[in-house]
Amino acid sequence: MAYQNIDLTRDGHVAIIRLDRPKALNALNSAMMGEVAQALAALESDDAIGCVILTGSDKAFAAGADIKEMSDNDYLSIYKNDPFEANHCAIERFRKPIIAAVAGYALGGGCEIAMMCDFIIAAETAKFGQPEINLGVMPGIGGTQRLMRAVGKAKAMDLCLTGRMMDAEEAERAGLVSRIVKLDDLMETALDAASKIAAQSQPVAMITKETINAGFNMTLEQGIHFERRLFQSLFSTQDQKEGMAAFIEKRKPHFKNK
Ligand code: CO8
Repeated sequence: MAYQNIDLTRDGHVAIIRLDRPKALNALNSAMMGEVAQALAALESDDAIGCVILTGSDKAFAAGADIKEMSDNDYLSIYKNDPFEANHCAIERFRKPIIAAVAGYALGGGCEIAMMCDFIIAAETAKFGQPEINLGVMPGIGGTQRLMRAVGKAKAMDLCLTGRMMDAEEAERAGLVSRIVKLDDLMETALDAASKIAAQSQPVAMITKETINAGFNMTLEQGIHFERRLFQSLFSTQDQKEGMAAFIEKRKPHFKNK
């Protein structure tokens, strides 16, 4: 499948989706997000892929939703067509692990899709923000909710109400990103993490992701109950037998994704 706005490559059991609209700093238009959704659908059903990396260019992960495409909407058109929902939400619905590797601008919808990924690895050059207020709107694909859960109310309010950007160090301190690396090391670090994940049992990685995400909508008690039941269910897998046998026999496990 040939894509016009993204670049899809593979490295072993890892797929890399690179947003590729350099002239618009990877602004997210419907065509690009449609391609991301198509690629993710194909990767989800591809047993050979255990983890995905979503990335952009050195200058911009994505500078937000495409303002030029969005600007002519009125309430009814944006409500009825909901041009962003199906495609953007393909990232949050993706069931395998997905890492955002962010360099440069991750603004507005760019920050929002990075937050839909399971974790963010940032280059020192990364800049995060929800500047929609400068355009007379506000975050529209989960930014107010996910940012608040990631960095707390004070910083989420600060970023969404002032529209300012935060650099990688502030984002790491606040808990938005899991690690910061030099720009030159970004893809190697992301690939290393993704390859480690892809080498694990795929169903176990998927269930772990599902369990952590489920916790956002549950009380602590419900979340712990959900975790315990799924933990117990993993003892029905061959990979649990293999993983524990490998430890006892002092060898590497060979997971079969069963
Ligand atoms: N949309 C469209 N085009 C963009 C965008 C964007 N978000 N960002 C940059 N571009 C374009 C510019 O228009 C410019 O194009 P051209 O050369 O044709 O004029 C090109 O990219 C390069 O941009 P700049 O010249 O501005 O580059 P600078 O290095 O000077 O500045 C910035 C970089 C600071 C990132 C600047 O481009 C900027 O502020 N961009 C807009 C950031 C922004 O406001 N993002 C939020 C957008 S709104 C949003 O994301 C809402 C999400 C919810 C959507 C879902 C609704 C249902």
